[in-house]
This record gives sequence, structure tokens and C-alpha cells, in this order.
Amino acid sequence: MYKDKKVVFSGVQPSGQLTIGNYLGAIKNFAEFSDEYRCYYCVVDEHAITVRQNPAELRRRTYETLALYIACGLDPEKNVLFVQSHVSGHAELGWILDCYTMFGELSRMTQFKDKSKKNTDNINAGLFTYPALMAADILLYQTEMVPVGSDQKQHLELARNIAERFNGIYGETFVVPEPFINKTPSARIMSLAEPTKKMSKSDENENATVRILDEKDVIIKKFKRAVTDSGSEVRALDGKDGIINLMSIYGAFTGKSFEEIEREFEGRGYGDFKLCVGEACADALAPVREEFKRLMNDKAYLEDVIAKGAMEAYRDSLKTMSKVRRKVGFIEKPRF
Ligand code: ATP
Ligand code: LTN
Repeated sequence: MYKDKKVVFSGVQPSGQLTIGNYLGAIKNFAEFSDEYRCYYCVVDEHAITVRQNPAELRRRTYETLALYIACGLDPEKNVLFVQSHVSGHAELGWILDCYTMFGELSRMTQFKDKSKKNTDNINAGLFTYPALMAADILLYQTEMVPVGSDQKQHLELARNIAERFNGIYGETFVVPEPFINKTPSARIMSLAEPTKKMSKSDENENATVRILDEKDVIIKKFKRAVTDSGSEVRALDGKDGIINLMSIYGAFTGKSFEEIEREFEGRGYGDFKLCVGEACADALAPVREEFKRLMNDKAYLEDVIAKGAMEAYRDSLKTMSKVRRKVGFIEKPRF
């Protein structure tokens, strides 16, 4: 707890250009906590290297992700915005928590199963133990609440189990965190190419994703190509995954419910609907794109934010780290 404020933590991997899934499922919800909570929003570069990355691209995307946090409305004065690898406690606590996480638990994680199917030539130990590092990110700051998309629910449950297990052995050490998942369908945005799969920023099929930074004409073209069924009615019926996904996206950007959308598009075809979804999405994201461009041209400012975030997060992490070291039986660190 920081000055009596409860703590919120979340992270995004700099593993690709961010999608509207990342925006609607996660980042868009971050800012609403800034006043009442002590908020840490982290660019989780250590998680990103569980899949092979090009070093120059990883560096660029780390800056971009941080700039996008700010462009999406996160004020660096009100939130701790930082890069995971700048605070050694994440990796340090990650290792310790590895030793309190069971092989069987990690084997059940669907993200591990999915990613190991996609990266058959690089099923490394980090990809497997990823959820223990994620638990460390969260527990390091005594986090109460973690805003995420619904794909992260399973990892959050594991983080809770790890915290409870550790507390059970050593006495109260960690706050047990709660996930905060949007109640609306936008907690899980699906791929535009395969609407039964989640939209994912590392998807290589460009038609599957809409990126936050895509230009308006690109966004409109991508929605035009979105896979739907052969029908023509804009209705949220069972099996119409493509249309339901587009309705979720349209609803998230316009605030309209499914019933309102069905009424609005009664008697109009898919083509008309897709164009409206594209326009609503592009218009809502235009200010984010503008602000992002401005920030990326101000590297000095971004460096300042990164330095301040690293300092604050590091300072705030020390208390938990020394408590954990003591509890597990490590001797005190010499001062030098
Ligand atoms: P990758 O493709 O590299 O696995 P990702 O697109 O799944 O990346 P993450 O960095 O792993 O994105 O996730 C950042 C946040 O965005 C998480 O809170 C996650 O739940 C959320 N998120 C990711 N994809 C979606 C989606 N399709 N719908 C809603 N939320 C999402
Ligand atoms: N695992 C998340 C990213 C992530 C995260 C976190 C989210 C890493 N550490 C801590 C919330 C809190 C993902 O793959 N989407």
C-alpha cells in the first residue's frame, strides 16, 4: 500500500504493434484507476523475450508501448509508467516464485499451450514459467487489482494461488490480487480473419488485427475484409462469431448495446455495417494516433518518464523484496 492508496498493476508486452484488443480489453480501462489508486503500468519486456524478438525492434516497441500508454490517457504524473527490466525485483522475485509454482499448474496454462504450438522450434523454459514472472510483477507491489483482458484470467488465478501458498507457508506476505475484467464483450476481441481465435498483436496475418496506430483507410479496408458468415442480418445469433465480434467492437467504440446496434442496422447489409464499424473505430483512435506521433518526436520527454518510473517502481519494490528474502531464509545483503 502506498500512502494509504490501494495498488493497481498491469502490463503489456512490447511484442508487436498494439491492437484494438489490447486497447479495448486493457489499456482503455487503465486511466479510470489513476485518481483513486496507486497505479503501476509496466512495459513487460522480460515477458516479450519468451518469444524470439529482433533486438532493435524490441527496443523501438518498448518506447512505442510507453508512448501509447501516455497517448491513451495515462498521465505520467499520476501513474508510475515504467519498463520491467529496469527494476531488478521482477526477475528476482520471479525466480523465488518459480520455486513455489508447480509443474502441473504451469502445464495447464492455455497461453503456454497455444504459444508452444505456434513456436515449435523455441519452447523455452521462460515461456513455461512466464506466469510465475507475471505473479512476481503483481505481488512485488502488493497489488489489489489487475485490469486485464479475459484471456489473462487463468494467469491471475495462478498468481492468487501462488500468493496464498506463500502466505500459508510464511505468514501474511503478499496481498492476494483480484482481476478486473470488463463485463462487456470487449474483454475479448477476436481475430478479424478467424473470429473464433483471440486477436493477438503477434499474429502474422495483417488482416487478422486492427492496430491502434493504423491509418483510417487501412482500418476501413481491414474491417471490409473481416470474415463473416454468408448471411446478411446484423444480429447477435449463435454461430455468427464474426458479426458478434464486429458488434462488440462497434459497441465498445460507440457505447451502444447489441439491441441498439441490431435496430440501427435493421434491413441494412453487412457491407454498410462494416463501413460504420471501421469509421467509428478510426475516428475514436484518431486523437490517440496524433498524440502518439507527437510523443515519439519527443524522445527526451519519454526518457524522463522512463527514468522517473524506474526510480519510483524500484524504490517501491524494495520493501516486498526484503520481506520475501527474509521469509525464505536468505541472509541479509551486504551493503556496498
Ligand atoms: P501477444 O500476441 O504477444 O501474445 P497480446 O496481443 O496477447 O500479445 P499482451 O501484451 O499479452 O497482448 O496483453 C496486454 C493486455 O491486452 C492484456 O491485459 C490482455 O488481456 C489484453 N488483450 C490482449 N489481446 C486481447 C483481446 N483480443 N481482447 C481483449 N483484451 C486483450
Ligand atoms: N501476461 C500478460 C502481460 C503481463 C501482465 C503482467 C498483465 C505480464 N505481467 C502483470 C497484468 C499484470 C499478457 O500476456 N497479456
